[in-house]
Amino acid sequence: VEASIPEPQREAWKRSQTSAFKSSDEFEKEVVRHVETSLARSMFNCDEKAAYSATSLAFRDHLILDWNKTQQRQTYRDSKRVYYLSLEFLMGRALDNAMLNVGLKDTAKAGLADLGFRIEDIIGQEHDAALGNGGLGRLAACFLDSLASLDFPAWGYGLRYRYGIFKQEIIDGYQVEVPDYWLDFNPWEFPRHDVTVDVQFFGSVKKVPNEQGKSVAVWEGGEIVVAVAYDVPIPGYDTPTTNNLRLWSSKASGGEFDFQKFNSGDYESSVAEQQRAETISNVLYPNDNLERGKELRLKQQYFWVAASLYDIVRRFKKSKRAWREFPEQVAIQLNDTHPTLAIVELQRILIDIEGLDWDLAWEIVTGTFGYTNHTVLPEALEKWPVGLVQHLLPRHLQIIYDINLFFLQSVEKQFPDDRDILTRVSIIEESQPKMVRMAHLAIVGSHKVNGVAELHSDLIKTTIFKDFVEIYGPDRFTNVTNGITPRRWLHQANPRLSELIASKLGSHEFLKDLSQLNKLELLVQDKEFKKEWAEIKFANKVRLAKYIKETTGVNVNPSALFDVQVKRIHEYKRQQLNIFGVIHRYLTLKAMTPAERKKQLPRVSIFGGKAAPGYWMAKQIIHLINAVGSVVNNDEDIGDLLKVIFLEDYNVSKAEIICPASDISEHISTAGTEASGTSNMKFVLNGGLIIGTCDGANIEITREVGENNIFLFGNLAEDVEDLRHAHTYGSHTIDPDLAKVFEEIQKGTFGSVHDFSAMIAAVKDHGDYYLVSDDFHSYIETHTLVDEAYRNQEEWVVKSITAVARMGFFSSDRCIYEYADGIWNVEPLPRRD
Ligand code: BZD
Repeated sequence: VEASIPEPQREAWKRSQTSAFKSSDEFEKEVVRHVETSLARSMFNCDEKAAYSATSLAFRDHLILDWNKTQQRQTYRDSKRVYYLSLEFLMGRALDNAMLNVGLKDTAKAGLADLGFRIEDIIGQEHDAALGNGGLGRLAACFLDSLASLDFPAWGYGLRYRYGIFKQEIIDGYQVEVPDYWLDFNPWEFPRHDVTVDVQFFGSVKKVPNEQGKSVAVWEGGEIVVAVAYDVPIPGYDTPTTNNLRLWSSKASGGEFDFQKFNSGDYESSVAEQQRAETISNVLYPNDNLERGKELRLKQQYFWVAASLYDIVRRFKKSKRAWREFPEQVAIQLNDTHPTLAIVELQRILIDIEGLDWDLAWEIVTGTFGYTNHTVLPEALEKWPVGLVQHLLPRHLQIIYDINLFFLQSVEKQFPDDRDILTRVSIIEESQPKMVRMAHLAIVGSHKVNGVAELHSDLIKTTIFKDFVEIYGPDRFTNVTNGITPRRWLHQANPRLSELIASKLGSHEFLKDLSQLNKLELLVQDKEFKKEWAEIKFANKVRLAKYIKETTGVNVNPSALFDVQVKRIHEYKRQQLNIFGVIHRYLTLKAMTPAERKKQLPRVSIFGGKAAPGYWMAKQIIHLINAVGSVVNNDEDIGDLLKVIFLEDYNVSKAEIICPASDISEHISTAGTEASGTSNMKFVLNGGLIIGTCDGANIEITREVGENNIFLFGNLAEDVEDLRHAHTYGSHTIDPDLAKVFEEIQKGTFGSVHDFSAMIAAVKDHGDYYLVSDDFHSYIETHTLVDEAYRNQEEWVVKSITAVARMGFFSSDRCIYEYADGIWNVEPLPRRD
């Protein structure tokens, strides 16, 4: 770092280096200073909110110093960088994470206690940064944590939405969406008003001869929207490396408003222009696994991609290297197809602006990009109408057509007798209207395509991208099974378990090398250890029970089996299967004599998750869960034997309370539909077991933890197609137990017969696409096995410890090493200061 500072400043810098607090006394001083100066308040009226703000500012100072040094060193060393392009980063809270990563949480705890605050209350003041929908956005956040913790030179690029995912309220059992305005005080971002990019939309393309007489395309006219950078520091755990997440915010090019228009009396249109520009980064689209083809969404994508690429190219050009070295300096990962326009944009920059030949430019482009696919669901595969792309990005459409032409020409050469393959793989779908298939563009423009779990990576190779395997060979396709960061999902969420493990393994090293957990297996017969393990689970359940009481008013017994399904609400994730199963359990209990009931194991069924606002069926599922809850929870015959809870507004910070408190969690998607799932990993890492289908990462979790430590049920992916076919063309009989559940719903036991009729019809009359009836029996039986296993607490704890001990593979650190090695070809750049 020192050598990178010019002579005259270097001495002064060395003399007056700022240093961050280390002791709790110094921390307290910083907090008081920030309250009195940064916040301009007096300590007399320092409430919890102010204490949170000041504590964050103190830790922020800590991060900034490391951040500056990391960036200086990365620039000076000029090593290859990774850029992770994601429209979503579901970061959650930052303060707790910052405290743990710099290793000063205990220091802060002591300091805050001295000032009269409990650290949990202060941490609880922070608003989640919820710039994502679900798994895809949270994966991006876990990857940033791992990249920094492993010292990789890496940046994230995203959009700075003014509104993140909506807040969910449950009113009379129905979901109501409330806007999530999260930016009123956000100490974790730094506006860089000097880092801006002009992004062009609309206009037209003209061909003009250049100096060599060659015809080049000039994109002119249209409108300009300005992208302003906001930077967020990403601290690594137990390392000074602090990476950067750059989020772009949109503003009108005339500044606040266009003064010329203002002066000429056209005030209204100048304000309208400003509003139109700001709309681009206004709101996160709240759909998961669905693309609806809205123009504003495409604008968001290009805005963010253009700003990010301009920034990346600007940084590369400073190094004065030759263009062919670009892929040796830059790796760009596309988190799903949302950033696919980056491929076209880089080709455009290289040929139209930098004057490179098409072929060299294309070699650079494909050498730079990697594409991660997260779904095989047809409704989630992105397609854009050609007309819309033409209108918004006329030059890009030309380039897409050229890319497609060269691609199809080579396919034709390779398969001269096969006309159909051209239609199938074309980037342009010859439909009415014509569509640009973003996944095809992403595959053609990348050197590697990966799925996110083994089954999923196999499925994309044999179904949706089969032809591309024929064309490019199997090597373009690879698998990187997802992972989660053990820092947030064990150390932060479950501090007592993390400490117990550290005390047994002798250090916290397992947090950076999760495979070390395997040493816990030596302790599965250690009585004292098992007791402590069980006590921690119980304490976490007590904490969740308290939270349930506070938020829903329902008392739940912490000794009951806690059965949890928290994730986005979607028919393919089958919360409907779960709630039908709960009704079945309720009916079974009701049919028992009081004496029989006494012998039953008490259970709490906990649900949580948001439905996309336009997804009517998902909203009905939420309604049914709540309706069942109000009946069951107030039934005196049932008492503690069954409680049904819907937790409002499931998000990252709530997941941190819920995951450590589950005994069993549900990952029950129709086989072949959930690409990976990542909450399955979070639950098992916290000592909960899983009931699940043979889908996504459940399969690899089973391989790691062993079949005795997981509860699998249901049909296999390979049988799904035939079953669906039989439903439609054969006779379709409903499972008899499920039929009883339907009868009960239709009797009005849970109210609103009319509301729930569509859910029933989906199974009975519309082909049961998600195989709810086919899997029902095996689901119910497997829950009986869960009950039996749970009765033997001794054995259950052994299963729990064994499963945790075998979870090392699912660290996102392992993922990052696999990407670094197999896709990005980058090395870590550790800081030595
Ligand atoms: O990505 C999810 C998959 O459904 C999970 O199986 C997988 O574990 C994770 C991480 O790989 N996909 C999403 O979360 N997708 C979205 O949220 C999304 C958002 C916008 C548009 C399309 C999909």
